[in-house]
Formats: sequence, structure tokens, C-alpha cells
Amino acid sequence: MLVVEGAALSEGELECVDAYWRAANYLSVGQIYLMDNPLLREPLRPEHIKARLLGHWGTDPGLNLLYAHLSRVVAARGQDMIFVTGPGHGGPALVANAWLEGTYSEIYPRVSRDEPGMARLFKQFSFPGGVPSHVAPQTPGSIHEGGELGYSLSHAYGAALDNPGLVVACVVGDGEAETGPLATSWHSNKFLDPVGDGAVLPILHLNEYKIGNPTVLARIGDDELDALLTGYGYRPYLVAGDEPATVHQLLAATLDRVFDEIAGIQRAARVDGVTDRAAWPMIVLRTPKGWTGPREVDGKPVEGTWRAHQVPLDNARGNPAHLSMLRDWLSSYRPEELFDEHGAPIPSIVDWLPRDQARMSDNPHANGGRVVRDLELPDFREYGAKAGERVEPTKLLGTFLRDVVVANQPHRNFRLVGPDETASNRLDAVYQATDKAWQADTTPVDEHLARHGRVMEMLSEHTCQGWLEGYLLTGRHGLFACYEAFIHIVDSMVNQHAKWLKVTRHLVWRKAIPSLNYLLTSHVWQQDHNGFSHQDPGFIDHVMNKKAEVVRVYLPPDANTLLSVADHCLRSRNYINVVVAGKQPATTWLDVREAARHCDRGLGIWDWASNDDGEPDVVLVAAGDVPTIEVLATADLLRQHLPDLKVRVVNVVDLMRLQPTSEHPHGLPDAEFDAIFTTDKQVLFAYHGYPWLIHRLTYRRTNHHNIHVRGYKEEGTTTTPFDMLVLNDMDRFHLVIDVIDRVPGLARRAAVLRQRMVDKRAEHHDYVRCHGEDLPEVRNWSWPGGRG
Ligand SMILES: Cc1ncc(C[n+]2csc(CCOP(=O)(O)OP(=O)(O)O)c2C)c(N)n1
Ligand SMILES: [Mg+2]
Repeated sequence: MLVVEGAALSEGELECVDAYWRAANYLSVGQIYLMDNPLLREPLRPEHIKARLLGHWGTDPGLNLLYAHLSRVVAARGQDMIFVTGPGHGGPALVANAWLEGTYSEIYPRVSRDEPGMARLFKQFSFPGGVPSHVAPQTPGSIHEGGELGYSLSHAYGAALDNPGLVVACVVGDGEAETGPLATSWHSNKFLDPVGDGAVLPILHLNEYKIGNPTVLARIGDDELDALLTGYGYRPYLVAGDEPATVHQLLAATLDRVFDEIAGIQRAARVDGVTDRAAWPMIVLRTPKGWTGPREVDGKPVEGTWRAHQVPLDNARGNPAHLSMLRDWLSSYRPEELFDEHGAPIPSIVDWLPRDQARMSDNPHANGGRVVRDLELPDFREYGAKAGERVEPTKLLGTFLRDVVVANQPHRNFRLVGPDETASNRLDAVYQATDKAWQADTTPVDEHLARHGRVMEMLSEHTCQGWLEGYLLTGRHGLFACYEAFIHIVDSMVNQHAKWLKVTRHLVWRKAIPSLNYLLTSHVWQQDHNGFSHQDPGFIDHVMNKKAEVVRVYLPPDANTLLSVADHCLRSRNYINVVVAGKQPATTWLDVREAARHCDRGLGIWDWASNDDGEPDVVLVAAGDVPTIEVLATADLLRQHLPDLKVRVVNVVDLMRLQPTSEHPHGLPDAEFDAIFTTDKQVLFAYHGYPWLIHRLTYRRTNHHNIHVRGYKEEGTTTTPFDMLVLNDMDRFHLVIDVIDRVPGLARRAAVLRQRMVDKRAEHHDYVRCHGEDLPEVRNWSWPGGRG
């Protein structure tokens, strides 16, 4: 690894940076331990110590060191920079820095930059009614809570995209680096365009330990670590030591070099037209875990070991020896030299810091709603298919997205991400407007790879998700298109993003950011190629557990409703929108204006498919594109064979409409629900996913006891589309049987029809196993009298 020698800091600068670092460390320790006596102006007593000691010390001194030095770079170079904290459990450090910079008190005036404010700062940390222990949304300057480790680097790259003036400094925990998502995200450097994007400065925080173990990267030797990071395409610089003055000088000199190198790469690409892939610099910071904390506690080494991870003196209230060690530890920072008589940081600590929005804790990019610009959206109605036309819904959407790309090209604020499937998901019209971002080698066989592309494809759902989140959190827009089954890979990341959104909604200073939009296609019912492993509609169930104020799920029944839903989602803010839509050719049921109205309603009666005249005997409901076909085909069969039966057909686009208003803001009022679903008639519901969800959503409704749901029952394989439905009892023949079995009076009257339906299923079974395709009457079915 490269090492930069030399004294970059003058005597005075060294003193200032070191004093700042000591102040930040003091404030970090104070937050973990103290609920009173913040400046040790009285002898430290047990009642000054919090009853429950919660938080993490070990990572804080390294984070504080980096924050201090990066602030110097921001101030010296006028560099636009944000700070992403991988080890987000270092919350005390980032809060301390925001307080020293003044941002904290501007946002939370009660936590003023004086002694009473410091007392509140300390007490509130990890305290009931206070602030969380991590770099949570409450922390100014944060776009990354870092509670669940692994996503810092992909978030950082997402933030840097299309922000050519920005450097995102990203601290990666050496333990965090062992996670799958982090490990794969190093490759993001093959996608970052040095012309149109900003830069990411990864800083591997090699404090050598996690909670209870050494880290892998700390124990493979410098050469292997160098080879690993170089192999990922970086130029690693090593900053190592445990003597503060030496490390300050080394780090400052290294940062000067590294920022020169970043500027050099950008100049070469932007001015000289160099197109070779850049080896971006990164830093490996090897300093002791819990540096400057207690060396030894109860006879065991702590500083520089995993024992420094959380609270080194865990009984400071009850154990006088711990209390006196804590006093010595806090005093070692010489607070009397750092804070004036009012408790404010002395001028030499804060005078040299960046000002206003240059402060990393106040950088507008880290509060994306402050910089967001609405997307320019073409009128989706102009992309609609005719009612009755057979189209591939996602293909149609692709033409709309292509023009979204074009319309927003000047603003550079829209990206599509996906693992490897933009074309497979039939969104390839976007390649008429842009390409896929790619900085690695190309060969003549490649298509649509380019340095400045706006589509981001890497076969890591984690990295795609992290990029998009980073992009959205910094106020831009995007869409993640994915195979439905594999979006589960990012379940946990979605959890974290949903939590972030839930908290930010209640922080007035955090402005709303564009929604996280998923297009899940190649879905469970259309996995002809791939079979069982690719059949899983459970992501919907997963997101339904999140707060109602954050999640939306849409199941557009055709291409035009998909367009309308996409338009809505791209305009929305602060949501997680999940849209499930097929890519196979399918009938367009509604013309585009009807589609827009249907989507506005979220669910509704399709009177053109109903014959109930307001008095249905049975209500057939569909949610999802394939269930819609089956419900319509069922209605058709019932009309042919039981013309007296009054059938109402209902279609659900917005799943949240099913819930009561008390549970979800989209919930349909009970009176309207009862009017549509009746209070006493049988309701047969064909649903795209696992059937139990519909019961969960409707169980408070008057007619719940009459709602019967068909859906995916985990029966699947590589077979025909209709066989999939038969395997799961959601085919039209079975739905007719369900109607006969459920609607009073039909059992005897329709016994022959029932028998015929059973025979049809048997006929289907034999036919597909003989011919390898569905029965002609199924393949060629269309709604009588038009619409397909
Ligand atoms: C995905 C995930 N797994 C486990 C944890 C529990 N955890 C919290 S901190 C930590 C160790 C982190 O070590 P490192 O990244 O080296 O951070 P540092 O040493 O700077 O504290 C672990 C395992 C977590 N937060 N996230
Ligand atoms: Mg570590």
C-alpha cells in the first residue's frame, strides 16, 4: 500500500485539528456516560452517570479523526463533501461533530452550543425520549444510519452519481467489509463516470476488531490486503499508527495527495478526454479500536481490542474504580482547554471549520428533499394501447421511460437500476435514449455499454438497491426493475429504508425525497423458462409489514394501468412503491383514460364485465394481471352456462384500498367497501400472490367471512402458464367450481357444469403433458364482444 510521508500540517494547524479531535472524543464519551456535570466542573459522582450505559465507543475516535481531517479538506479546498458512516453505531461521533459545527444547535435549538446544551446533548443520547445510538435520520448530515452493516459503499456511490462536484467520503468498517453487500459494492468503481459523476473516497476503518472478534481484513497481512483492494481496482493508501501527532500528519498528507489524485482523474476525464478506467484512490486507516480510551479495565486490555467496542467501563455508576477511570479518561482530553466558561468550543477549534452549507453536517445533498427537482414527465396517456390490443405491458412502459430519460437528460436526475434484466424485462426501449453505465473493458459483441449511460446494471441486487437508495436520499429519482422472486434478496435493505422513511416523515427539517420504486416483472405466473426457483410473489407480504404511511403496492391489470401507476409513482415522495406487472403479451382491458380513472379509484367494479344490475349473486375479484384474465374468463364461462347468475366483476389495482381507513390512508371507507363487495354475498378473490394476505387486509370488513381467496400456494415448476394456475387452483375452471360450491342453490342446479369443469381440468392435464402447450380454448380465449 502507498504511504505518504511528510508534515502537511503547520504546528498551529496540528494543534487545531488535535484540539478538535479531542473535543469530539470528549463529547462522544460524554454522550455515552453522562447525564449531568458535562464539563466536570464538579467532582464526578455516581448520580452524574446514566443508569443504563448504551452506545458504542470503539469506532468513535477513528470517525472523529476522519471527520476532523475531512473538514480541513472541505475548508481548505472548498470541496463539496458528505460523510457516510459505515459503522453507524458510531452515532456519538457524528452527533458530536454536528454539534461542534453548530448545525446540531441550529436544528435542535434546545441543544445549544453551551454548557446547558451540552448537558442536554449528553443526556438525550440513547435515552428514553432522546436520540438513537446510531447515525440515524435524526443526525444532521446523515444519509446512512449504518445500523445494519453492509450498505455504506453502495449508498456512497449512489450519492455521487450525477453530482460531479461532490466527493462522498465513506468510512467502511473492517467488520462491515465482511458482509456480502459491502464485499460486492467495491465493484461500483466500474460504473462511476469521472465526467458526469462525483467521486467516492472509501476509507477502510481497519481498527482490527468487531464486537468480539478480530476482522478478517486485519489478519491477512498488508500485502494480501493491498492485493485485494488493488484487485478491486483501487489505489490504496495506508495511514497507520497510534501516536496522535504522527497520525495527524500522515492522514493530512495522505488526504492532500488523495484529493489531488481525485481532481487529477476528473481533470483527465473531463478536460483531456481520457477514457481509461481510473484507479480511484482509497485509504486504509489502521488505528486502535477505542483509541484514547481506557487501556486496561479490570485487568484486561481494552484499548486496541474488541473489548473497546461498546462501553469500556460498564459499571461507572456502581464501581468507584470505574468511576475514577472514567473521570481520568474524560479529563485526559483537557476539556478546560477545549470549551470556554459558557461551555462553547473555543474559537481555535471552530474558527477553521467549513461554514454554512459547506459543513458536512449541513450539506444539502444529505437532506435530499432540499435539492430535489420534480421529474419532467411526458403525458403517459400518449403511450397507451387501444382497448383490446395485445401488448407487452413492460414494453409499453419502456417507451414511456425512454422519454422520461430524454425529458430529464438536462437535469441528470433519473436512473434505472437492475441486476441484469432491463432488456429481459422488456424495458429495452430506454436504450434508444441512453446506455448502460460501464467503465470497464468492452468488446465488439457488447451492446449499449457506455461511459455516460443512465441505466445501471450489476448482478448484485444489493448494490443496485444501495445505489438507488443513495441516489434517492440525495434527492434524485429512479426505478428498480427486478425479477419478482429475487427482489427478496434485498428484503433487509428495504426494511432499513422503510425505517428511515418512517422516521424522516416526522422530522420537519428533513424534506421529502422521491419514492423508492420497484417494478417487479417476470413474475410468478410468467416464469415459463425458469420454474419453481423463480416463482415467489412474497415480496408483497414482506413490504406489507411496514408502516402504512410508507408502503404502496400496485397490481395493474394491463399495460395502460401500468402506465398510469408508473406515472403516479414517479411523482410521489417518501414511499416505497411496489408495482407488479407482466412482460408477456396480454390484452389491454381498459383504454388509457379508463385506466387512469381505474387507478385513481384504486379498485372498482368493471361493469362491462358484470351482469349484476346492482344485485349480484356472486362477486368475482381480481388483483393482478394474470388473475384478471382468469376472473374475466370465469365470468365468461358463468354467463354462457349459468346466464341467470348475477356476476359482479371487481378489479383491484391498489392493494391498500382493501384495508380499513383506520389501517391505511388508502383504505376504502367501510360503506364503499360494503357497497362493492356486498355484506352477504359470496366473494371469490383471485390474487396474484400468497392468498393469506388478502384475508389479513380484509378481516375487519363486514363480509370477510364470505371472502374466499385463490392465489399462489407454492405449487410450481417449469410448465405452461395455464398449468401454473391449475396447479394452484386459480384457473377459470376451478373458479367456476368455487362459485358453484359457494353460492347457495347452485350445487344441484349446476351439478353438470361442475362435473364438466372437473373434466376440463383433467383434459387440460392430459393435453399439456402431451402437446407441451395449453389447450387452444385457453390460449385463444378472448372476452366476447371486444376488449380482447
Ligand atoms: C448486518 C449486521 N450484522 C451484525 C450486526 C451487529 N454488529 C454491530 S457492530 C458489529 C461489528 C462491526 O465491526 P466493524 O465494522 O469493524 O466496526 P467498528 O470496529 O468500527 O466498530 C456487529 C457485528 C450489524 N449491525 N449488522
Ligand atoms: Mg472494526
